[in-house]
Amino acid sequence: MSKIKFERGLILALDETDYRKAMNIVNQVGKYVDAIKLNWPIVLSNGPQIITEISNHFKVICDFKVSDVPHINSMITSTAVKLGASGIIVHGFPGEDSVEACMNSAHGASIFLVVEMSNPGSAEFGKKFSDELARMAVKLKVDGIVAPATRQERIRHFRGIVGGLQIVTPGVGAQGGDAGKAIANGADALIVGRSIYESKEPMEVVNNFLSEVQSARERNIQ
Ligand code: NUP
Repeated sequence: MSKIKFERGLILALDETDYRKAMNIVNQVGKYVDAIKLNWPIVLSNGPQIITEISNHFKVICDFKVSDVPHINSMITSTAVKLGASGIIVHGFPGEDSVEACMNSAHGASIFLVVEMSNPGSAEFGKKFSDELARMAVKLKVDGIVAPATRQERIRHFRGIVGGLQIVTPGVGAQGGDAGKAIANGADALIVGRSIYESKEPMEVVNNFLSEVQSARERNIQ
């Protein structure tokens, strides 16, 4: 299993639960994004074989926010990878042993650790421990972290902690985050759902995001 690379800088969050609509989006934009992220709604609506079906053509990240005791985390991770996942999103708050269980059963798939969520409510509890979670990501050498595009100054902050780890960022578009600023602040890839799959012209939206990523990356290099 090869690690996911974010050459284009865009991950589609496919939270469309209608099978035909979802596959229509996949067929239109799949080859222009780095990965397709599947969360519980689409998997519960269509069955786990949707992971296999999409991963036969494109890289799939399972956003299961795995957060259980270690032996259950291992079972979830290895099953998702067997079904075709190239990446798994996990929570760090259950502790290092639970994250390590995911890493040890990932068979080479990428592990992304959520350090701070994009919703306003995450300020209540999550934000208080996000630095510790970012340091945990570094210590355990996971592949990447998930950090909020809704607070893009936080992306820069976490980049300072995690160094070369990948940063993927949700919250662009429908949740109000700005694509270019998220990349300028140090994200490797945007995670975008509704702005793409609810659009009448998904490919146009994808192209717009890809050029925003491209120009922000060029500005970062200068
Ligand atoms: O903090 C997070 N915020 C978030 O929105 C962590 C996530 N994994 N996500 C996911 O990103 C969320 O579960 C959804 O699949 C996607 C955002 O979708 P949208 O707001 O672009 O439609």
